[in-house]
Amino acid sequence: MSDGDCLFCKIVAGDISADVVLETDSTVAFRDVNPKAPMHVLVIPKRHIATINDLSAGDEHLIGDLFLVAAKIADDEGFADDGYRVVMNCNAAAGQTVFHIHLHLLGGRSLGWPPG
Ligand code: DGP
Repeated sequence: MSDGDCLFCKIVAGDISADVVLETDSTVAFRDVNPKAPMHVLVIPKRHIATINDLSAGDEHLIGDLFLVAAKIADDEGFADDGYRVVMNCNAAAGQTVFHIHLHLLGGRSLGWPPG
C-alpha cells in the first residue's frame, strides 16, 4: 500500500530519484539527501507506514528486515567493527519530517550521546 502524497512512496515507485544502496522485496535503502555523517543511509519499508505509532501486530518481520538491511550496509561499507548508529524518529518532538518510517543509518564519525 502506498500514499500518493508521500515523498518516500514516490522514491519506492521510482517517481523521484534517489541514490539507492540496496533494495529487497520489502525495503529500499538510499542515501540521505542531507547527510549528517559520512555514511547516512535511510532504510525504509516499501509499504507506507507513517510513524512508529502506526505499526501493527504482524509488522515484526518487516521491522526486523530494516535492521538486517542496515547491518548489511554498515558491514558492506566497512563500519561494522568501528560502530554506527541506527535511529528512527517518531513525530514532531523527535524531529520526524517525512511521515513514512525510516531507519537512519549513520557512520563514519564519532557520534555523541545523548543525541540533541
Ligand atoms: P526525519 O527528520 O527523521 O523525518 O528524516 C527525514 C530525512 O529524509 C532527512 O534526513 C532528509 C531526508 N530526505 C528528505 N527528502 C529527501 C529526498 O527527497 N531524498 C533523500 N534521499 N532524502 C530525503
